[in-house]
Amino acid sequence: MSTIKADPYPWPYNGDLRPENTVLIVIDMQTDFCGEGGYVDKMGYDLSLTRAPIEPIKATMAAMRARGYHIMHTREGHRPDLSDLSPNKRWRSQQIGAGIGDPGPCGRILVRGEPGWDIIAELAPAPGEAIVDKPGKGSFCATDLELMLRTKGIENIVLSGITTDVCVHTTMREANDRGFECLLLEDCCGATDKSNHDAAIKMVKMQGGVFGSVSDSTTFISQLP
Ligand code: C5J
Repeated sequence: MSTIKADPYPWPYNGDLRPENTVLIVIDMQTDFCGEGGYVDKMGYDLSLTRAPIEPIKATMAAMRARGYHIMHTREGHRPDLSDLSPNKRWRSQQIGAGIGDPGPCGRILVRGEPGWDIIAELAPAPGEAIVDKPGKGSFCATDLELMLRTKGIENIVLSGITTDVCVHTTMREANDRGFECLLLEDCCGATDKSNHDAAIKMVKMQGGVFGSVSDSTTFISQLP
C-alpha cells in the first residue's frame, strides 16, 4: 500500500500505486501553447504562465521514467485539410486573431506536422512513449487513449500539462467519469490566466475530490514508490 500526500485525500484512494497500473499524461506541451509565435502567444496571453510547468514536469517525468512508470503525451491539432476542425472552433480562433489553420510564425496554427504543433524539445517524448493526437480539448474524445489505458491495465492517471482549465481539466473529467483514479499536480500545470488556474485546482477538491485529488511535483516525487 502506497499513497501520495494530496488534497483532499491521500492518493490513490485504495493505496494501489504501482508502475504497472499508473501513467503520467503530459498534455499539450506544444510550442503552440507555450512557445514564442505559437497559438497562445498570437492570442496575446502571458507565456510565462504556460511555461511555468516545464521544469516541474521535466522532474516528474524523470522520476517516473526512472521507476518504470508509464508516460504518455498528447497534442492538440488538426489535419492539414482541416476536415476535423469544427467551423465554430475555427471561427472563434479567428475572432481573437489566431485562426486555427492560418499561417503564423511557427507554421500553420494548430495543424499537425507544423513546427508550432510539436511538443517542445525540453519535454520530448522518449522512444516507446505513446503520443495521442486529439482534435479537441479532452484527450479521450476521438482518440485511442482509453483503449491503450485499458489494454495496459492502467487504473491511476497523473495529470500534467497545459492548460489547467481547458485541456487538462476536460481530460481529468473524462477520465474520472470512466472510473480512472486521477491526481492533478498543480505546479505541473498552467493556464492562460492565473485565476482560472487557481479556480480549476479548487474545483477538483470540492465534494471530497469530485474529480480526484491534487498534489505537487515535490511531494509526489519524494513519495513515489
Ligand atoms: C486550449 C489546451 N486552451 N491545450 N487548449 O485551447 O488547453
